Amino acid sequence: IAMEAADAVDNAGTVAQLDGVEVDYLGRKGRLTGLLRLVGSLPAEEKPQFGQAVNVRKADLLERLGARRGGLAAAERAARLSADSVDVTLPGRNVWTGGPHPITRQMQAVKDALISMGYSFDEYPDIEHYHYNFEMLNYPPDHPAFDEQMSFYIDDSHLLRTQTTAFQAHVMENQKPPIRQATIGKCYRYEAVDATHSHTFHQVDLLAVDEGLTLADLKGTFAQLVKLLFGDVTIRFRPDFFPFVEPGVEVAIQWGEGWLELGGAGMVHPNILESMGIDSERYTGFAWGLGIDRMPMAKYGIDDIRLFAENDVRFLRQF
Ligand code: FA5
Repeated sequence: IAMEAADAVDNAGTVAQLDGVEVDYLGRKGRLTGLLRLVGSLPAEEKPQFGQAVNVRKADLLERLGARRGGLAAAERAARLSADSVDVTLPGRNVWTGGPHPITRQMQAVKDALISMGYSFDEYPDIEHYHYNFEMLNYPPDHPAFDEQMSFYIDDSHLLRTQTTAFQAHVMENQKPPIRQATIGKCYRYEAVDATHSHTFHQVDLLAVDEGLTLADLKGTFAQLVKLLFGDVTIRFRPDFFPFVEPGVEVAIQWGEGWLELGGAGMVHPNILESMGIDSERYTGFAWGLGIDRMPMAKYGIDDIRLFAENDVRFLRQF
């Protein structure tokens, strides 16, 4: 039995098999254990010799089991470790972490440029009283822009601002000249959406009020912004009408074969300065409101403004 047990130990290929061998020979019903039980039925003079012989073999077997178990366990651990190991020389997998939206980037670039030119930025409400969006901007009471068709009204007197120019009266309520203030953010208009018009878009508005400001200052300031944003491009001013400026201009830059209209500008209407308690004989001002969305459209050749709001990562990932 002891020799069979020794063979079984040597032939066990895994720790689990070895455990099986141990149970077979040394377990409660094991074969060596069974021999020890026989001791009780032997004649008294044979008992010590027989018992001792079985115990020696049992000790041998335990030692053999222990040695074999150590070897097998070490081999199994080594196999497991090499199977689980990480090959640090394999190339990694790229994780795309996202990034700022192209409109956000454009707004930041505009902001950085104007701050470098001495303008301060503040945020103003998206929901405006119509006084600020229209009335205080010198719109006559029957102006078509008041029309609900162009604006999203929240209640009788509040609407989503249609232009960041709504910030002007807020600024002049709180600051006296000299003023160099700007704001940037969302505007909303109830109009037909197409490739270049959205119901929600972005504008940057600027207001400067000081002694001796002229249209030349407006032009120089605009030229500097354009230079910082687009490099050396030709700018174009054409007469235009806005109730809050006199004279008013439409501003554009040369882009490829054509012109990119950026927005409107002009000298702040004296009526507005006076209504804000600013002496229009002493002070003059200039202002502009430029669309943001069409800037990245021109730069990257994006042909549909709606792509900005669709959140298709295949589009956004390119920026
Ligand atoms: C204005 O909003 C005037 N407040 C600009 C202004 C400010 C003039 C200060 C004088 C003094 P206008 O409606 O043209 O002007 O809009 C200005 C620019 O905003 C447009 O040139 C265009 O770039 C952008 N814009 C206007 N409507 C949309 C729209 N639906 N979708 C995308 N961009 C728009």
